Amino acid sequence: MSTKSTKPFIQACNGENLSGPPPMWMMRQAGRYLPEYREVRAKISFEELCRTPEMAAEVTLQPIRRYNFDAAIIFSDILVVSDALGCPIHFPKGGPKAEKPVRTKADIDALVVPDAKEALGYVCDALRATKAQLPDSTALIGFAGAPLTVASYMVEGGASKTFTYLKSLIFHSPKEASQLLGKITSLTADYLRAQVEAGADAVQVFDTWASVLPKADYRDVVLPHLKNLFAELSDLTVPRIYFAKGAPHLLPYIKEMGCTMSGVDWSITIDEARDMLGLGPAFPVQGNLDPVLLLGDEGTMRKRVRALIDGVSEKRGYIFNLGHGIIKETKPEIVTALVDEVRKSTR
Ligand code: 1CP
Repeated sequence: MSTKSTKPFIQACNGENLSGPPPMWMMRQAGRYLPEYREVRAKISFEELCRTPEMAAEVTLQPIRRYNFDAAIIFSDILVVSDALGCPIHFPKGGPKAEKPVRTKADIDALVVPDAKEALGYVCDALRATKAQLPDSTALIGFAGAPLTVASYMVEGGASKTFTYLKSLIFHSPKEASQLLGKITSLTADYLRAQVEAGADAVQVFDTWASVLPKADYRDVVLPHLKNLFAELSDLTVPRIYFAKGAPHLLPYIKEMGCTMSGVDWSITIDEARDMLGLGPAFPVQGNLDPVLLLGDEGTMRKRVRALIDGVSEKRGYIFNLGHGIIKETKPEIVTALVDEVRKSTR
């Protein structure tokens, strides 16, 4: 049962009929494309920024002040969960790096599931600090990585192109892989609940690397953990969003997953995604402008935004977003034009 909200983002997540334009936010809306973010980052490392609640709240609010998006997403990273389990991750210039990758049964056995509120209390504090400063009409989104995506960084030791270690673990040692995914799932469920208790109005689970596995391995090894994760959260009244990048073939699994809404990447249309979801024409979805359109000419971008919104047959349950995170070379002014174009559209 969801309680009535006055926030347009939450109303759309709950499938209510809205009179205005679709609510909007952007994945990675707080980050390096904003000069005010780069100014903060010149003074403090990414890890320290995540662990300092007042400053994390400040960078969470930056895109809201500039663009008045309908939702703020808490500034943090999916890899804080790896760190809390005992696999510390650092963020040097080249991207995330694990101190010691998790590769063997002994490595997995050594991971301890901590109390989420203790180990990740700094994120909850950042949520509380953000909530206190957020306009009433703006929703606050908490998030975590999906178990497979978090595991990919722990096992590979950082970003990967081939996912050799992760896939080998899943293909050759599915029991151990499941043990690892189970530990991540257990902490993630408690962590997302703690975020809601700290003020998150919705939660999103990012499965950036869901597409790297053959469908059958995803179904047999990964999906059971996603089902457990959403089952653990089923008593919450807030929207629970699942987003897998580059994986339209996995959309039919959402039906059994237990999330209440799906992100859609740029590879298919919103209508096609809703068909594949098989949950009715008004199932809540968000997406899906290709973020590369924000790098080019403003006129083309405006046309594509218009076509995207016009192409959504059922406006109930539709939220405007990008198909993946905003690219760091994006100019802040074109985002102003994007917001203008979305807000001009009527239903
Ligand atoms: O130098 C810097 O300032 C660090 C860059 C950065 C930022 C701004 C990283 C390192 N993480 C973040 C913040 C972040 N990460 C947010 C909050 C900001 C917002 O959305 O407004 C969120 C939701 C994430 C989630 C995240 N981190 C994902 C899932 C979503 C996605 O983009 O696919 C993933 C895969 C990560 C891992 C990660 N952390 C950072 C980087 C550069 C990466 C990607 C590495 C890779 O390509 O594999």
